[in-house]
Amino acid sequence: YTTASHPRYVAGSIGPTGLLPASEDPLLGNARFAEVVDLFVDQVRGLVDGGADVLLIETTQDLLELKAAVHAIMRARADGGRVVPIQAQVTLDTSGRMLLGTDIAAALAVLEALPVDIVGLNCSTGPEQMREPARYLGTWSTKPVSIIPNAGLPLNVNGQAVYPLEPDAMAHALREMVDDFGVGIVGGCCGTTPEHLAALVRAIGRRPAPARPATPLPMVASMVRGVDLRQDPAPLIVGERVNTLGSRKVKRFALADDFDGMVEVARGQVDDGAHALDVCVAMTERTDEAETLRKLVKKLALNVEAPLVLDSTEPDVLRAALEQYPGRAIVNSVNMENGRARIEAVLPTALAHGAAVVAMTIDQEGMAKTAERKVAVAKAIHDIVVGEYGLAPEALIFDPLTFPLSTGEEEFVRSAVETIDGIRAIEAALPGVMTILGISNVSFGLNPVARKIVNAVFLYHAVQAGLDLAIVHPSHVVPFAEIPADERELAEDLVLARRPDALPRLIEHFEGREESAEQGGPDPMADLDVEARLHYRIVHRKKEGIEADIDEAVAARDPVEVLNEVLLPAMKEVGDKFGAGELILPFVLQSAEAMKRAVARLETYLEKQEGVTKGRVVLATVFGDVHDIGKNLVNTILSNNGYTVYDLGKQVPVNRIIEKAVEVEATAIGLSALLVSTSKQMPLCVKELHRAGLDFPVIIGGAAINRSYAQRTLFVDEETPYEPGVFYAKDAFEGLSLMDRIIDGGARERLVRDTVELARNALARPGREAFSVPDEAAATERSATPLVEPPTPPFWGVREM
Ligand code: THG
Repeated sequence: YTTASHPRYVAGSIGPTGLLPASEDPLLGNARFAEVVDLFVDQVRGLVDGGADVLLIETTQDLLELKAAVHAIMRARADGGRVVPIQAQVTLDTSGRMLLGTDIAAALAVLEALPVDIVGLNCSTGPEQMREPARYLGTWSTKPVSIIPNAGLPLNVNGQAVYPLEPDAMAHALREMVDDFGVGIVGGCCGTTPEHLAALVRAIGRRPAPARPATPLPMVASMVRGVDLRQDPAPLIVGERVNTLGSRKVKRFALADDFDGMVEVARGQVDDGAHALDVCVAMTERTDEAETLRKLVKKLALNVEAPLVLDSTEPDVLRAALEQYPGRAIVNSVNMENGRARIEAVLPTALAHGAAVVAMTIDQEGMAKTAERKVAVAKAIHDIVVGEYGLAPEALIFDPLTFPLSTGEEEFVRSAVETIDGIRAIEAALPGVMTILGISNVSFGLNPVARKIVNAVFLYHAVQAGLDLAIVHPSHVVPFAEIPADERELAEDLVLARRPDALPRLIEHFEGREESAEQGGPDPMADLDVEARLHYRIVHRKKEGIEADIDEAVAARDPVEVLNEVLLPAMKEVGDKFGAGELILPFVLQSAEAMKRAVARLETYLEKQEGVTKGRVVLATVFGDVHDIGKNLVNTILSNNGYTVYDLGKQVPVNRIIEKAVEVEATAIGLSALLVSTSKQMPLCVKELHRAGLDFPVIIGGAAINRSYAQRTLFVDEETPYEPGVFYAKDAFEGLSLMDRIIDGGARERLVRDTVELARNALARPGREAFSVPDEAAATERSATPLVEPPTPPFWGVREM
């Protein structure tokens, strides 16, 4: 068919094997990576020899299987086969996830880092259900994006799959994705016919390739979700305990092959606020580190949402772990102790699996101890790893080494200062790279109480210097701001090497101090009245006994006032401190836990109006936001004031919100977002509602939202407001008052009219920039409510395309 004026190309299709190597399925989950690669190799060779112009890995249900297909292609190339571009496509169900739970952010994080040329989606649903993931890929992928849907969601008609979407409707839907999302390749999967494809060609034709973003999002991923390497505020917390060299308990589990025990420890670390997990099973007692780590990695991938940091000195062990991990891992670590040897042993495998890599500043002269040497070694590593191997700088994470300060040896007195300076120097000299430290090493050998203080002080100064990732025990770090002034000074004297007798002074101060004694001191809440006590409990994460304080507080005051004037301001203080870098995430989560318990108790005092409902509200925290206690408060207030609330939880994609609203014939939709980046889901939702001709009013709120952002969101284009209205609620009570107006015909009309008029006036005024995405400065109207939600982890940041 090919002609000079109209060349035709052939895509060699590589469909799924039918195995699910990442799963524990007794039939499908046992195949090892190498076997799955072998299964693909013959097919790849045949397709390449047969003249395929592109290799299409499609209908993928399991990211590990996709990796195996890519590896098979790499092997065929290495064996001298022709180099054929790779198009890799995953299949998402209507909930936006792959069969094993992978969402689009995790899939893209993995695909960006693998040696594939085109990324995309095919099969399972029609174009309508693919809009959001297609938009995500179109917005963030640096690689061309392909979307190849079925002819609609299949209907089961007498046991036959019937694909309902007509050619022109399909062409229209895909044309929108090309025009609006920058999709570059379209086509048809199940149920499409030559007529469908003819319609596509008519509607879309040939066009220049859409521009793509220049650099990928710096993300790692578990099997289920993506996590931004650049947390805001920093650092990304790497839980340290799933480590046989760092925990006696975990070592016991590992020796007993108790994988469930280790998974429990991992879960605990994530519950305590870890964004990722360092995993090490090295033991002098055993020689099967590779197999042990592989088994553990498989379990963790299926049971823990946090991405893994694979911690081993052995290249074979790292390879075994990478070959079992469906997500995008971090390899910990390489160095130049033996020149290039270790890099050469590890980098090809890391790159083939798309892993990020930790590099320690060690070379043939030994561990770099001064900031100057640390940068010099980092540069040498960077030259090889980025310059020669082509690792993205964002995937290179330098560890400028943490030494114990407890030895008192002259050589190490300034070691923490040099490490902290080293972070600054490396980030200045090598733009784009990341930094990591094992924080707890700094305090090895000191008494446990002193360790916590020294760790906290070291972590604080490292983060101030620009540290991106911190390996810590998340629930053991003490908030810097809460360290008593005298102890902070003692610890800073040691960490910052401010006086020669710092170590003996610190040791003497903490001599004989035991952790249990800490609780035995004077009760800081002893002299506080009940409201001050509640405030203290939330800010200082003291949830035990908070219910009794609520009981006492509501005896004197209206429960709604207790919520509004006591609990919310306390949580706002926590949010502000987090934003200012004074608290790290684990503490915010503990405060949120105390808050949750207080609110649950308070709820028992709010009068629920049973029977009739005033209206139905579909409530959701948008996709990308993983904490939702602010939204939960809105649920409490609305349901205790006569509304029926359908709470969809957190991380909710727009299509699920809209489907639910249609299903329950919602009176209104309420959306919460706490990150600037995720708040962009709100205008998306409004535009989708408008596009579908639906008439649900939308109420928006959250830490990143302000009134002008809502005014901007009201408009689906320059002139057209979304007719049912978009309203800003600064807190749960404004949300309630908005609902009360929305259900009252006359009040609703006035509300919509006034909102549109105010928004138009605001938009007409000069200084339109006030209506761009809200930033910290613009967020002056921040409500207390949403600040209870700690902003982590963002799924995508604000980026120029
Ligand atoms: N850099 C990088 N990776 C690392 C480190 C680093 N990985 C390992 C280590 N250092 C970070 N992890 C730990 C884990 C535990 C402890 C310290 C660092 C620790 N454990 C208690 C102890 O040894 O006293 C264990 C107590 C118990 O048994 O429960 O302190 O620097 N890239």
